[in-house]
Amino acid sequence: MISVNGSHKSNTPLIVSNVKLLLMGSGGSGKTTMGKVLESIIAEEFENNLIACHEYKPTPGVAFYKIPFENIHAILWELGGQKRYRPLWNLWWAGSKGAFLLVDSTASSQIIEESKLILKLLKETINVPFVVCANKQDLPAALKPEEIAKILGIENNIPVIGTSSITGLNVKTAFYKLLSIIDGIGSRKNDS
Ligand SMILES: Nc1nc2c(ncn2[C@@H]2O[C@H](COP(=O)(O)OP(=O)(O)OP(=O)(O)O)[C@@H](O)[C@H]2O)c(=O)[nH]1
Ligand SMILES: [Mg+2]
Repeated sequence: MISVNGSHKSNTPLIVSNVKLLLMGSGGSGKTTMGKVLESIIAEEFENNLIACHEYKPTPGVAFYKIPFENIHAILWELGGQKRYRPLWNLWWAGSKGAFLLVDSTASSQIIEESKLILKLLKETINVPFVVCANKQDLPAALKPEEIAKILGIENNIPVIGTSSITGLNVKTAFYKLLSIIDGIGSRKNDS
């Protein structure tokens, strides 16, 4: 096992491959954009504002993003957030080791209700460690991560990180945080 600061607890080199992580959240919360940004940030191709807001095209079912990072090959499974795909989610979450819950921080009542349901699912059914991304922090109407945590009733032990899939704000931090709370995996780098 590797701890968060990268120190080995045993002499055995850690080789972890194909760690399956979920990208969950209501339709339009920013999962596709986050998946693409994370791929380019980890590949060090990302510059601020490189990703422009794009026309929203809902993901038809499921999408994948490969994030090779040191000895960890994370595969993000985006579960399309539109209502019609939800009956299929349970076919896709099997074998996942962790998850991101993206919340659109402009927080309409519909977003809040949907995010609460996904939160419950993550805690009671999928049962993996997860990080909440209070996304779209670049928008003036966005609520702060603390406000999102309060509205959703999120306990203190669950990380809630303010992110923007457009500017890249804290996207890498959220990725490292998730790796650090998954048993047996640790991140070795800090966000720059
Ligand atoms: N301002 C801003 N817009 C964002 C952000 N993330 C995504 N968007 C925009 O929000 C819309 C929806 O983004 P997507 O990434 O497609 O949302 P999604 O969660 O994948 O949606 P589904 O596939 O339907 O579940 C797009 O128009 C994006 O450009 C963000 O952090 N800030
Ligand atoms: Mg999508």
